[in-house]
Amino acid sequence: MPLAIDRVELSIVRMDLVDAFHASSHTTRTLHHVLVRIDTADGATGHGECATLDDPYYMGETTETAWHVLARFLVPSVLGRTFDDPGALAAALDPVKGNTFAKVGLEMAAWDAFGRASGRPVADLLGGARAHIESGVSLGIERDRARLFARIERHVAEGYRRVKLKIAPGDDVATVAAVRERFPDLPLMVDANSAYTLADADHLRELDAFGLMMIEQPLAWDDIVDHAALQAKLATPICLDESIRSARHAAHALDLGSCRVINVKPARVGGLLEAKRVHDVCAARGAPVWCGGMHEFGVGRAANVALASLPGFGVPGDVSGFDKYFVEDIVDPPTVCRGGTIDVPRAPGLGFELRDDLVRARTERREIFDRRRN
Ligand code: OSB
Ligand code: MG
Repeated sequence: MPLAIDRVELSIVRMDLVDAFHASSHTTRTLHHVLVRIDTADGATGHGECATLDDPYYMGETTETAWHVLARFLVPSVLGRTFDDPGALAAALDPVKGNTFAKVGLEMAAWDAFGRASGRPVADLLGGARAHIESGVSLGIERDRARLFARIERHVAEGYRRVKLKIAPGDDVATVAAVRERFPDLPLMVDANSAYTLADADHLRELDAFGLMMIEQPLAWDDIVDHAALQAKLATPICLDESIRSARHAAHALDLGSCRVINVKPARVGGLLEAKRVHDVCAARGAPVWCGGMHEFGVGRAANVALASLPGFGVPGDVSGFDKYFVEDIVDPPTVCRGGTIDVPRAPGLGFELRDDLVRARTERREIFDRRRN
């Protein structure tokens, strides 16, 4: 069934993290995400989420830039138009350069509406091949060793299959050594969020001693050249996050030897379709790929689970149960992790009902774009 876009609703919704999250690049306590609702002429509804940060310290976009680009450019480019499928809608967003976090909200809503209208889960539409995904956790920088150990112990007891530690200059090798000593068999990796330069290569090479699965984004957020030089000096595989904003970037980075693994986030590459293309690039080259996260609320989290059901997602990613992040979530049912895995929703679309009352209570700004009122 085609998608005739009659109405788009944008809302900025606030959620507080249960624990402050410190990365080398930024600290997050509160999140404001733009939720996108589309309604089609055939009566289908779809929901999407822009998982931005309030500040531009991880990537360039913020909640306010996503709002601006959606309201001023992206929504007007689809409102009143009819698209055969979500891919056609995604193509209509192409003239806008960058602004991937803004685009994903609208594109995700198109997948959800298309799935609901056709009675199929988004995972099926994307080519998903598994009934559940393996789940890991990403832990913020925690200087208190005892608290860090306690946190790891709790998540391991909950069944999570892999732990990612954030590192920063001054809080790296010694912390990793201590964690490795305490948890000798734990599947462990680190994420530097662009905190180092190539001049730190000898220091980063010390991490080779700890059997890490990979080191994520050690160098600049937009680099794939220095990363290739660094990878040649490290035994530990490099995984790129920030540097990969498209499937083309993924192909170039793997072919240049800038990384051996890719963390794909629909938000960072501007949509589920582009994320699938990144998956396909990795699969064609035999490179591991896994689904990262941006502390998504239930809407974006369900989309991440659907994406991670594709056959190439062979290692546990950062998509955890909602309770790692929030006291309650805005969707029913929320994403839960049991025994280290998350079930891929079988219901049509993204597979949840939005909890409208809760969303409304947390909404700080709202705007409606209606074809019939223009
Ligand atoms: O670098 O992967 C990252 C969160 C916000 C911004 C960047 C990153 C992260 C995480 C947490 O590591 C991922 C998650 O649990 O959703
Ligand atoms: Mg990262």
